[in-house]
Amino acid sequence: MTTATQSIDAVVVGAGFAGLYMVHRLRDAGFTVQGVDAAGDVGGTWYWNRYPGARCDIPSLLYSYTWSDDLRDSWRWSEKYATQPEILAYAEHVADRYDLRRSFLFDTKVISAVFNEATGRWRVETDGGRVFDARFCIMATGCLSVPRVPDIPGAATFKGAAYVTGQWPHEPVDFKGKRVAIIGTGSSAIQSMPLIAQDAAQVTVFQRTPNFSLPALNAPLTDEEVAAFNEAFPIYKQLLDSGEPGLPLPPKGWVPTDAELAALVEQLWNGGGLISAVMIPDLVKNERINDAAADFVRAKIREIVKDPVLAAKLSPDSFPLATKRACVDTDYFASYNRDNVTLVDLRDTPIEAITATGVRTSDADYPADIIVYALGFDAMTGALLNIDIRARDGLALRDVWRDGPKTYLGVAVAGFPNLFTVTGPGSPSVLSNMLNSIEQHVDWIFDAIQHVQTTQSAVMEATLAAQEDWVAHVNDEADQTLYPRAASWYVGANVPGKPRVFMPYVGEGYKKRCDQIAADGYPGFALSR
Ligand code: NA7
Repeated sequence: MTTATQSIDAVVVGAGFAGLYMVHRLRDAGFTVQGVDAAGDVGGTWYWNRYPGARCDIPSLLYSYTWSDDLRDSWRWSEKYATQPEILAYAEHVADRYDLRRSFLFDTKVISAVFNEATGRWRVETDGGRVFDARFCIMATGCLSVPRVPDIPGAATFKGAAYVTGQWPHEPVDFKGKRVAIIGTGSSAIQSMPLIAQDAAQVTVFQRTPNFSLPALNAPLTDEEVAAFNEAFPIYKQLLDSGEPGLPLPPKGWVPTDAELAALVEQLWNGGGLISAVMIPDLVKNERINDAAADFVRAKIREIVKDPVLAAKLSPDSFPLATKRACVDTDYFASYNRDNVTLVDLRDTPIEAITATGVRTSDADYPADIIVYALGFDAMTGALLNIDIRARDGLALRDVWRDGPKTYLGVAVAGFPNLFTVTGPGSPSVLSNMLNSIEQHVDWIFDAIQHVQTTQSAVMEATLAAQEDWVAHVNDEADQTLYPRAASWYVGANVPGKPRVFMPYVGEGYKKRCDQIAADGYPGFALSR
């Protein structure tokens, strides 16, 4: 049933960490704001990804908002890398603390956002028939929020239970005594397989491309570690605010010799975590360095996996280290030493179909009671393009992005006035600590909205020229790296038919540039009455 159109200042799509903070900032400043999310509650990607072993691969203390001392004081992470339930509880804690739920419509999808040239406002419609007439439209839709569902022939015929990691049920799945097929070897499979293998009778992993993974060496967080972080927090915050990464990175310009590199990589491996990839200077720029680091990881795989043939199959050799998101695991490779874990290398024997009873490859049938699809996401653009976004002259975002996403700074799109994308394509997003990038974008968008208000402008819009320059710069930066060599979701290669464009921004000084643009009165944006 269609209800009356509600006139408000802003619609925020998404109740993940981006949407929560955006709603908070706008509401706190007196704007009328409506948040909308398809999920039943807050949490974004952490609401949906409830598969066993799901956890962040950035240390919890850093995977936290920095905008509220109160939040930091009222929250205690229990582990170095927090589990999904704990991260979800953190999002819920934020929502409770700032009473954010009352500004959200849950279980509701935004289906269209159409700009009205005459009024300079957005008409935002939901699948529940609600219509909002909003001045600003902020897409806090997340980078990994549209999971890829199985498109393998016969998937619908399977008689057992099938689960998609990114749409995991709320109740625990009982794997005890079951034969489980896991399809995919990205982070979701790498995190879940070792835990599933502890319960299941048999696990068969179907691997299309072997992946790099580094040990998390997860551990409980001690009071001393928390205290040390809190003590150093003002410096960390200062670094972030001034546009520095906020991580103890190697000195700029340092090109390690082979011996220095070997020592560094060993030290990082023993320290654990994804930070290892970030910590190696020029890892994604310098082939010698990348080869050496990749060789090191491959040697570790050979050390861990007892069967040398299996170790070879598990060793990534088709793309440079970290040009696909390097994973962080607990006992992933070691789990292949278990009697109940088998690898099927799809490069030798591709999947032909899912049958009523399991998975059929070119040479065998693998019976399964449960299939876990860990197939990844339509990353970075999927959620935006799922909404019918139309602006000037009926211009549709789906058409404008037909050959790949084009944005200015990853935050705005020419032709789409007063529409902002939090951590959109063309910004560092997935290559950064998402929580930091979210905060940076939300603060920047908030200031831009304030600027529209104080200059008594009706709309703010990226110019086509600024966007073209930015897109060229984003591509140029990517082309100076090894990233384009991998058929990764960074370039849309995991979704059939998706244009191959490197989507995240890999250059340096991104926040400084954004801040300078704001300080200079938003060059590259047109403001109109
Ligand atoms: P990823 O990293 O995109 O991994 C998806 C995996 O699924 C990957 O190994 C794919 O192989 C595989 N895949 C996809 N489609 C198929 C089909 N049809 N058959 C066999 N295998 C397939 O997604 P994740 O969810 O694991 O991780 C996403 C991010 O979440 C991660 O990077 C972290 O940032 C958190 P491929 O490599 O394409 O050959």
